Amino acid sequence: MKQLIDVGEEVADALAEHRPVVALESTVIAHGLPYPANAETAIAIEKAVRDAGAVPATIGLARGKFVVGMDSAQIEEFATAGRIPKVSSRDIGPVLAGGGLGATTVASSIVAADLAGIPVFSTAGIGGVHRGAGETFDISADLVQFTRSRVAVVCAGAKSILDLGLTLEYLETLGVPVMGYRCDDFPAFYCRSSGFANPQRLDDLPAIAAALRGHWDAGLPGGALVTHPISEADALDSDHMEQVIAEALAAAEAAGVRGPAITPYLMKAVSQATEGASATANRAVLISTARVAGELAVAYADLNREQQ
Ligand code: PSU
Ligand code: MN
Repeated sequence: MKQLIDVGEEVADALAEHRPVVALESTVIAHGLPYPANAETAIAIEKAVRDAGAVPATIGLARGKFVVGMDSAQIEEFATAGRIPKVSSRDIGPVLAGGGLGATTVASSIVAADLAGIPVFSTAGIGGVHRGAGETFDISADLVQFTRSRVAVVCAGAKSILDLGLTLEYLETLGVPVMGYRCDDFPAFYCRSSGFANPQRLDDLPAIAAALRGHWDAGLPGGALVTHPISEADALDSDHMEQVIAEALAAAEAAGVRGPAITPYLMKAVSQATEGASATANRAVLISTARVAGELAVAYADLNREQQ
């Protein structure tokens, strides 16, 4: 197994010493934001993890291996190379065999985190059930991967380009715990609330760490979601975003965009329609989520130490 993952030195040292580590994805670098905002944001996310007392491990695929803990040159490469394929669960084997670069989504990043023994991952917004999924069957592999990889995913919910009510229903069916950290509602990425409640709310991180332990001690497979919303100061107005998203969805439909291309297409359309306000909010929520993930990784490492 080990030869499939190339673990950066700082991450390897932290893992060997049971210190907290937070895994991070690379699709947001390659497809989520334009250059140079993507590279700057990736570095700022890593700093937020460090400020919380944990070690960041940005994940991608290169030269037939998972890279777990990119250095700044690798982050720059992912930010500038262009045309790096978006790799979800089903694409891992072929891209490993092909030996090229691959930008990992939430789903494929948590596969690597699990292999490396990193129990906490951070992203701004998970994939979910797309609007109109009753017709298209478009449901992100992120959701299914949560039942397979033993990793806690800290996020600001999922983007409102998705159907968040159906996303929560699907997570319930799959048996994935969803715990709001100091928030009643499942957040909607740029917006503080989706209008749907988190099934659980817990107000301190040691309690969330204990809940994760409970899930895993019970022998349940997979991971859990921990949600934390964008700050009030950075949040965008829900009604306005709803309008912008409806227009972006109509444009995607008219252009015949579907499948894995739809998420990056909508992100770009929304960013253009909001004259960059959504990209600014995206950066803010990536950073605030990473900080919470760092704090959770610290709490989880502390709990493990106490139990030894
Ligand atoms: N959220 C964002 N930007 C992104 C993504 C999510 O704000 O680029 C990416 C994540 O990597 C997520 C993926 O795992 O989109 C989901 O894509 P799909 O719906 O095709 O599974
Ligand atoms: Mn899809």
